[in-house]
Amino acid sequence: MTTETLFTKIINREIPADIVYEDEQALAFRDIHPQAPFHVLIIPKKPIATINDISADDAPLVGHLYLVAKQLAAEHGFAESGYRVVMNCNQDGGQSVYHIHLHMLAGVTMGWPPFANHQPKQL
Ligand code: DGP
Repeated sequence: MTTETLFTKIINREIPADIVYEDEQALAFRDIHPQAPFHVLIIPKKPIATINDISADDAPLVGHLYLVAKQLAAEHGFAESGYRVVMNCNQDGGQSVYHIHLHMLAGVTMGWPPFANHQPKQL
């Protein structure tokens, strides 16, 4: 399943974003609702809706997103202090934009687990 979302519009410069990194495969820009002092979204230029839609052929592309996170951590001084990289999937995972993206958060000491409203489901 492929989809076009507002992230395609950011890639195509149809809506503005604070872009911090770009290459042929990926784009990274600051989250419009930052949850940490440093909060960027790292996205593939190829629109893939959710983790469930990632194919085996996409594995290098998804791996590349992590290499971009590593590079940004080094450039922005978070490599040693630490940071969090997370990808949400579908409703229970907290996904709201259906174009896969890594959230990269840094600049604060984070807790674990990450959920604020823990309402266990009957499995
Ligand atoms: P998620 O809930 O995991 O799908 O994360 C989507 C994120 O996208 C959310 O943290 C807010 C961010 N976001 C939504 N719309 C925009 C936008 O127009 N610009 C930017 N920079 N970020 C956006």
